[in-house]
Amino acid sequence: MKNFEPHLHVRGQSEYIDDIPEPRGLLHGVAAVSHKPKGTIARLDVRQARQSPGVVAVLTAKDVLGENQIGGIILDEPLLAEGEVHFVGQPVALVLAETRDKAREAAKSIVIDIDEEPGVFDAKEAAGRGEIIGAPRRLECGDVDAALDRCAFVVRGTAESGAQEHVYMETQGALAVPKEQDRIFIHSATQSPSAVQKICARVLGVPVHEVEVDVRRLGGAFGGKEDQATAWAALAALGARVTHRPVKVVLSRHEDMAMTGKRHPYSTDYALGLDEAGRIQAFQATYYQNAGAAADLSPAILERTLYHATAAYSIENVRVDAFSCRTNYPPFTAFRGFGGPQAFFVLEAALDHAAKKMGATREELQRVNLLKEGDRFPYGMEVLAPRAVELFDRAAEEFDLGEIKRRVDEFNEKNRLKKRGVAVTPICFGISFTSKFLNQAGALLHVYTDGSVSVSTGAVEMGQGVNVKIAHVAAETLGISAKRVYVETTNTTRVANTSPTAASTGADLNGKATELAARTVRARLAAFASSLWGCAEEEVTFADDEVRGPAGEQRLGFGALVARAYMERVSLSCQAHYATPDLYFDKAAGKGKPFAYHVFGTAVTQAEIDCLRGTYRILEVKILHDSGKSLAPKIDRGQVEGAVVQGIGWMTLEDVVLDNGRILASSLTTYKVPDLEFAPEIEVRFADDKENPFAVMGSKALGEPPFIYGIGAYFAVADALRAARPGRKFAYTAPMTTERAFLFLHGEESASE
Ligand code: LUZ
Ligand code: MOS
Repeated sequence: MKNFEPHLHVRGQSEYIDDIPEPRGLLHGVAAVSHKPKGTIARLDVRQARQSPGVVAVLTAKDVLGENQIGGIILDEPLLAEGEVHFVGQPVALVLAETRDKAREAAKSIVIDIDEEPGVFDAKEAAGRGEIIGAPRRLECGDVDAALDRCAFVVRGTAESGAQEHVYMETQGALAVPKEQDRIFIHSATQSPSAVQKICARVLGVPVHEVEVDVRRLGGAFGGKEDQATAWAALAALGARVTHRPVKVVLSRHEDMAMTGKRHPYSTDYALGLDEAGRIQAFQATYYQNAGAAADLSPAILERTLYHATAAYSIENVRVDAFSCRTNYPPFTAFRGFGGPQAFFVLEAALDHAAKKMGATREELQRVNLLKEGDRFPYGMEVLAPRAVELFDRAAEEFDLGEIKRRVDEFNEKNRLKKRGVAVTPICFGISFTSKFLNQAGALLHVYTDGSVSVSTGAVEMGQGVNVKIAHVAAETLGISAKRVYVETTNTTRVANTSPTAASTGADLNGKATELAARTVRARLAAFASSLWGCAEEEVTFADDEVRGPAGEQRLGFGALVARAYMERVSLSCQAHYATPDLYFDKAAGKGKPFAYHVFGTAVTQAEIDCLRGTYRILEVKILHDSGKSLAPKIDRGQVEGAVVQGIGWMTLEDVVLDNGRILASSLTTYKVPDLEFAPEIEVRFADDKENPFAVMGSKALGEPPFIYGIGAYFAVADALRAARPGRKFAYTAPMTTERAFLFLHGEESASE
């Protein structure tokens, strides 16, 4: 099945927040924001803005009707700053005007005098000052210190990975419309409609049922709208409730890039111990996560980092500590992989470090340490149906890794000004929200009397094709064509208390709920047909838009059967709920089963550098990915391709330049994302020969895991650089921008090892 929507997208017919026909009386909201990273507000003067042409109202913290608090996990984030500011771009006031330009003009005239205080911008420095969000976290198994003492080889070092801007095509935004009795209807570009609903109700000081949130689709999100869509929806809702007029808040690209959260930068100290045979005996790490000025989702992201500390490897002695460090940047947030990729980078860096020290290849060390049947993760969970070794070996064979490596060596021998490198990247990603309660979903399914079907779930379509997958599940279950199924907007009145569409679980959870709802309706129809035909219910089959009984003449079109069932007052609607079974975690002990299953796969990445300029190209990425029985192979292929390019961008070009509280890379002229020209040749093969027993119809979650393949680009470029300059000291710092590559090749400070 193909995605339903691209023909709408390319014709400009898909509706995003800013395309919704503007309701009469619409006001535009623009936030006036802090221009200092930290300080107290000495004077806030909005008088001139209130007099500006077209301005209807200017709201500050005093005007918040309910609680001035939008924190999701920890209540540490005001909607509008009150007394203090903690980052550049923090909203201080909201201007509501007849046009967006007038609102912007007026916002500029607002005086925000700030007595500046020194901010903290570095994660380790923040940790040193005790600026920790939540409790420090630790996972431990075995005895790391004893094991490190015994090891033939021990490497110690630091790995740094950078922030990443989401660059969703649709910027953050919301449109709030007051309805009868001042109820608020919110169109929000959010991955979390129920979180927006709940927090808007909190900010307005009203019961949750007075707020309705509706989402048709998002123009991309990648985690950036899991938590951070809420502020803009809350500002719009507040404006609408105060003025009794519709209010739209949509950020410009520059505002979005300068003010909203990104992937967390991490700075990590590691020690990795191996025996003579290259088997990892011990891994110890301390992760310093730069969280920015508020908790946002940082504690959950930190948790996923710990769960992925050992990457795709089996390690008996592990001790990993993690600190979420409060700094004066916009709160860093969810981004595809959710702390997992950061952990993978550290372990692959340590393994690379060890390979250099031992004179081994990275692949040798990777291969002997991969997770196997019967192994356990440091958090106690057994590896269910591991495919790490199988897919590593199959990838090496099918892509002929030996031949690729031979050609790279040959190329490097023949060429002085160009060098190549190759890297293998095995992945293993845990599927489920690490917060157990989020692993639930609902679906509401109606069959109309003509046999057409309407499905609502908690899943938000953001380009990932979840609606196609849900339609497929409903259609397969009812034995009808997917053309008969319409997937409705995600709306809090149809499916309530939804989890974010996140953690790669959108199709897993909402697909299961859809399957349960469709099965219930099918069972009722089967019972009705069996009464018509005098056969057993189990003898009634649903396929090809038809319903059949055991005898040849016992057949009716799906629509015809439905019409007759309706006349006999059979219920044609069903609401269903799904909760992932068997999840538990004991936080005190650090043990449990946080994930339903894991996703495996292996990528082989080749890169070529220009030894004079430090420029590089990622030549090709070949991927063997564990897809299970895909619900929509073409969509999944697109997801793998998009994810790996996004991962490569994080590791190479994308440099969120942070400078003492300011995000300097705040436009697409100063922040470089991979484009088609930069994107490598990508070959995706699916290991789809095994059904996954733990998700809907044998499928596997697909959104985030392939992002991690992007790490291969870093190590492929690293190898090429070291082929050009053998013996130079190499620092595990990502992204490996062209500037960094150039300095490695030609900089003075690169002392010999
Ligand atoms: N969001 C979340 C996520 O709230 N919990 C998670 O475990 C998660 N994992 C990946 C992406 N988003
Ligand atoms: Mo997410 S990083 O919103 O799955």
